[in-house]
Amino acid sequence: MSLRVKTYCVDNVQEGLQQIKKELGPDAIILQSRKVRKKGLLGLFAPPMIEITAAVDGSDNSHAKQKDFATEMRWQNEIGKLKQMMQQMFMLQQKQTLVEQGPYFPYWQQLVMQGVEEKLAQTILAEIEKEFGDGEPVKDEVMKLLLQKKIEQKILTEKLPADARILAFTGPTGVGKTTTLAKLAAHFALYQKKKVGMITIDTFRIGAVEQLRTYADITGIPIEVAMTPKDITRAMERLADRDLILVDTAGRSANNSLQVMELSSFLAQLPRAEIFLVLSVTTKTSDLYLIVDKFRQTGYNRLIFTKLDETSSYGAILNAISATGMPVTYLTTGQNVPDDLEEADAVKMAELILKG
Ligand SMILES: Nc1nc2c(ncn2[C@@H]2O[C@H](COP(=O)(O)OP(=O)(O)O)[C@@H](O)[C@H]2O)c(=O)[nH]1
Ligand SMILES: [Mg+2]
Repeated sequence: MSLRVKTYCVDNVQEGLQQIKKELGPDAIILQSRKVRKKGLLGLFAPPMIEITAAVDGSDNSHAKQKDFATEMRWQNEIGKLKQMMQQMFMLQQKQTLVEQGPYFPYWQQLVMQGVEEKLAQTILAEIEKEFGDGEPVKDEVMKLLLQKKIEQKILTEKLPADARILAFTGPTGVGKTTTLAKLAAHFALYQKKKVGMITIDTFRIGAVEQLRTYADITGIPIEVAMTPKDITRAMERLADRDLILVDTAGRSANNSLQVMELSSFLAQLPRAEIFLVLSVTTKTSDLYLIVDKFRQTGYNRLIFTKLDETSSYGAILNAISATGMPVTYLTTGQNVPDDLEEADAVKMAELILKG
């Protein structure tokens, strides 16, 4: 009796079993199956293949031609069982690799050290494992590349639409709203030669106007102050000739729900505004989650991250994007007006998050 052994490399188990059945006949048995990668660099980015080794008693090969219904049924049954087993193995393996001391643990630790929230770090690695893992530890250089790509994917960025006319800045006190607004005002007025106007919403009469007024005096950019929501409409009329209107907001403790509600009633008066939530990367993750929730009612549709120069852990960026689903438009990197401002770039931000 001679044994015929053959190895098949296929995309999925079903395809493999069909081939085996066709070539070796219904009596073939599976000796081994495992996930493998395609050869070459491109293989890294392709889904893993399945290698199945099957054998049949070669002396009795004529069976292959007999289409016996009972055997057919038995095969169908086996296929079903095998598929189920492989699925279970895959799921188990995915869980196991992520627990402590698994091959992905150092990367999970690295992300968490960079301020990426634990669950989010786990999701990122689970996705990489699902897409590229084959049960064996991925080489460090390859893993770094995969992490970079995965994080780039998760960092939403979006430039301002060309026809954006009204930009409003909300966020907690002290994050850098007024400074960022001043940087952008200079940027648009000087570099893009736009006619810029400013409105400052001073709901709480805390003199937040002064900072911006001083700046307006130096640059000659007109400024309007709104003490009530109605003032907004009047200010808009006065700034009717402006190409771009930047709206500053202030509060005593901007985390206060009532104040955010009042602020929202001001912002609601603005026609078609781009509303930025300004966040500092130095903010604690737990506070960050509270802030993005509290400010939700302002209707913000974009994010700005400030104070990138003050930390070397940038996970907060990823946390906030994933919590809000909103894209980042600008980053600020210092106190200098107007220079310390950049357009958000996903590649660069992913690098920052990974390297610190
Ligand atoms: N290091 C650093 N400081 C910043 C940045 N942006 C703003 N600031 C400083 O943060 C402080 C608060 O800024 P301000 O614009 O008044 O914050 P607001 O209360 O949100 O309007 C000021 O001292 C700013 O100079 C930045 O990107 N990096
Ligand atoms: Mg301010």
